[in-house]
Amino acid sequence: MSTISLNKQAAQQLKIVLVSPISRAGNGGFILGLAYISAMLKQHGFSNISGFDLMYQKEKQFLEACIDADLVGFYCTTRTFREVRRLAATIKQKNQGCLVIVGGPHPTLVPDQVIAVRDVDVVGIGEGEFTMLEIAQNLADKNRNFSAVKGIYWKKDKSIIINPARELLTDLDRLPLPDWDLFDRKNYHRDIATPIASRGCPYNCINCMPALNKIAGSYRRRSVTNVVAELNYLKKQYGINHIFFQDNDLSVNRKWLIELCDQLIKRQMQIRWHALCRVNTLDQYVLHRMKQAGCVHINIGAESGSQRVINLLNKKIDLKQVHRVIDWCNRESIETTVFFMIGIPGETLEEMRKTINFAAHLKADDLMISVAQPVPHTKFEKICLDNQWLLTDNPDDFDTPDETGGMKCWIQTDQWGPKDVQKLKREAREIFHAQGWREIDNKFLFRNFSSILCKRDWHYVGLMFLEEWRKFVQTGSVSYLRHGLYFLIKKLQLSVLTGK
Ligand code: B12
Ligand code: SF4
Repeated sequence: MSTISLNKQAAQQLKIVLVSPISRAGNGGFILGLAYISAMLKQHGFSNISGFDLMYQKEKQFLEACIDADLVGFYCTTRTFREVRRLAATIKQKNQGCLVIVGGPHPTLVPDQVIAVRDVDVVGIGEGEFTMLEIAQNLADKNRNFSAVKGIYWKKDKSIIINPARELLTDLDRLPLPDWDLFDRKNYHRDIATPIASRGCPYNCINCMPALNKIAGSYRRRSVTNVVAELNYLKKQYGINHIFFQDNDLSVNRKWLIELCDQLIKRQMQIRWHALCRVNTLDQYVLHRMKQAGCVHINIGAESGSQRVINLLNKKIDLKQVHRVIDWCNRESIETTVFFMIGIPGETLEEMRKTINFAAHLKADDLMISVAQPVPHTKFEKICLDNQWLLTDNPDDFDTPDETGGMKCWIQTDQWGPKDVQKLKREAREIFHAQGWREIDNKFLFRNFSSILCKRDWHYVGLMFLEEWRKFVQTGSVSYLRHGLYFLIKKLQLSVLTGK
């Protein structure tokens, strides 16, 4: 555990910039990891911290902030790695002395690749709160020797040093609450906050593991009291009454979830909330308690309409459970979004059609079909590599959007390839739209959620449209404009149909 920097004034003056680069084929959302890091730094006296989420904020402003920064910390996913390299180079051109550190999912999985980048000085592996604190303390003490900082790769006189790994945090309750002011709040839905109650996941799906174990660590969760305290804070401080939990699965532990519901009911918190859950861990009683506690919407991953493919993914669910949970949710008036993937290695084209057909007949409120892409260091990626099914070995390619702005297929098996998968995705869109589904693209999860919460509110639809317009102007991608218009039209349809 760290000690407070000896030089308090130097800590206050150290200029720190935290940034998440833009992803062309990814979603936007509050970057919690950086917010946790910022909170830890602030708790220890580092007050000159600014945050930039380049999905929404201008790159020019970010680069200006970096001109006299002492430390720039990047959040980096596989998709944003290309942007990290470009931005790090630009920063170093203007401010050679600034220390550039890159952390988050991608560097945690492939630290060698990231430290090899000329303009990256340090790579942070795994949880970054204490790593960043110790790096900042070193800088405040004018010490650029990081040999005592665990969990990093760093450069010393042109050689790369690998420090011992950092232990996982055992008690998440001891962390300060994330810094909800790190990013400009007006870029996110003002009424919605996205906290996380746990880290990691105890399951072992092949599209996700063992990579997620490296990124998020073994499964740990905060106490109910600690989570409720954060919800209270969000309510009091920002007037937030809508919560979208970011946990991989909020329903892992039934007892914990019931306790959370009990607390929310007992304290009359009156928040509306949304969570990702697994169908095998939900039952009628839990859903009833969830509804009483303010749950309005759950996301569930069915992934495929073929039980064989679900087993292939090692999902540990069955299709009957999907139907059953949707049915219970409908009875409780909890809305549901169901996630599917097509283009899974080992899947047949027939099975992809089965998925579309299965999805189209569900009694859910929303569907999301995405094209499967390999995350580095997963069993999914290994299958693709062993069979030479991957059309690229360049991680940057995964950030290339398809025609809908969603993820593109990069897998070519003996039976199918990108063209077949894209064609099926198009067919799925047509089928779903014809049946009146709201949206099927992964880009719009957040917007869907708020449109569901605020279904009858023109104000929100207008804001959503403006958000899409801004992204269209920022990126030049017509898909944003198309989706913005789509929301307006859907809202108009809904108003005509319901008279509201
Ligand atoms: C919530 C979430 C989202 C949200 C919000 C995104 C966000 N950036 O926070 C939404 C829904 C928008 C999203 C979208 C996507 N996501 Co996502 N998401 C998650 C999830 C479930 C939780 C993230 C989280 O908040 N964790 C809690 C915080 C505290 O942890 P953290 O973010 O990892 O940060 C810690 C460390 O990484 C580290 N750290 C982070 N930044 C930095 C910086 C420095 C300098 C240092 C030293 C350390 C450091 O310290 C932090 C504190 O301990 C993770 C899975 C997971 N980790 O459990 C996937 C995950 C990050 N997502 C993933 C993916 C693939 C996506 C999408 C591509 C999916 C899609 N279909 O489009 C998009 C693209 C996003 C993008 N812009 O690139 C992958 C990333 C894999 C990879 N190799 O890059 C993950 C790991 C899931 C998985 N199973 O593979 N996601
Ligand atoms: S896909 Fe979801 S349930 Fe499966 S291991 Fe990953 S986070 Fe856990």
